[in-house]
Amino acid sequence: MTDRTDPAIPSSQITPEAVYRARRQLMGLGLASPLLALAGCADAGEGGAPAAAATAPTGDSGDGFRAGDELTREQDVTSYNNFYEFGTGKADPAKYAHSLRPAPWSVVVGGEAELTGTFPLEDFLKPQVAQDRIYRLRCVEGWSMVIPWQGVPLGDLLKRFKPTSRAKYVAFTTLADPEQMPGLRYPALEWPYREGLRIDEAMHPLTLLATGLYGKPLPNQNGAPLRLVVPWKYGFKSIKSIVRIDFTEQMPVTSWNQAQPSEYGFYSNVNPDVDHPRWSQRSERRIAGSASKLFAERIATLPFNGYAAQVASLYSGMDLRKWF
Ligand SMILES: Nc1nc2c(c(=O)[nH]1)N[C@H]1C(S)=C(S)[C@@H](COP(=O)(O)O)O[C@H]1N2
Ligand SMILES: [Mo]
Repeated sequence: MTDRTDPAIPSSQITPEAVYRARRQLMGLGLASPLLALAGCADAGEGGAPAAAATAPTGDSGDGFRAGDELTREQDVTSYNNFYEFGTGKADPAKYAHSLRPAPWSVVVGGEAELTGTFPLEDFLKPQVAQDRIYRLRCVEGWSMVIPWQGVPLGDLLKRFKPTSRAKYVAFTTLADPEQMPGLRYPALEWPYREGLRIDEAMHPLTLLATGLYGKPLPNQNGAPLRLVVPWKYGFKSIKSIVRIDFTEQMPVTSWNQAQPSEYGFYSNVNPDVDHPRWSQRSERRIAGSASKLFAERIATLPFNGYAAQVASLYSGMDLRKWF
């Protein structure tokens, strides 16, 4: 991978990012959501909130919902992608994903649940309201981004389908339509792309079903109209353009594990102590916001991608070298 020098950025592309930075300041104060805005007003009445504005904290929110790191530019989030259904080159998805038709869309829910069937996307998402999350996403290849997503917590959504006591895992499937996805002609992976989570991982409040980024509907290359985001796992767990969700009793087959089981485990938690058989996972290069090059300096990779405080307890007692 070579560094790419950044051409002059048109202001139309800078604006959304500036808006997001301003919004993050507000979120640090708990003013971004209507609900919290009320609390903010109450504080203002007591004379506390306005003074705090000048010293808004820029660090992570304690719940993991908002990474304090500098955002990756929208233009890089939407042009440096992995979406093998459109080719294996980083520029291929942005180049070819225009043929994906994200509407109308429906999601099949199957397996160990009381409510199953085919749901038009609008019904599937109802009555959840999209939330803002700023997550680090680290690819197993050693680069990472910080992305402002919009989406619904997966757990809130899945509960509506009333999974049975036999539902131990959740399996996800991407669309596989050769007419819309030219990459399906090549056996890069076994199609359709499949991923899976243990049910407690799926229900964790950090696990997001994303519908947008940078305040806009998901671009096709980022997995329109619906993609998973699991910020403490390697990027390949974040399956795109989901058409099917199954509750299963057995650990589901996943595409990358199937392709190369010695390299890609089912869990795929970001772990600097477990090397990929062909390279170290100790560090990463952030695709940064203000840097003039695509890649910023190498930084240390954190256990669970920096979300250990929120998720390490899911794996207590497990040997994470064995269950990589
Ligand atoms: N269906 C599908 N989902 C996918 C992939 C893919 O090839 N096909 N690539 C994965 C990988 S390896 C990564 S790193 C992320 C990249 O997401 P982004 O392009 O939105 O940054 O998507 C993941 N989801
Ligand atoms: Mo990846």
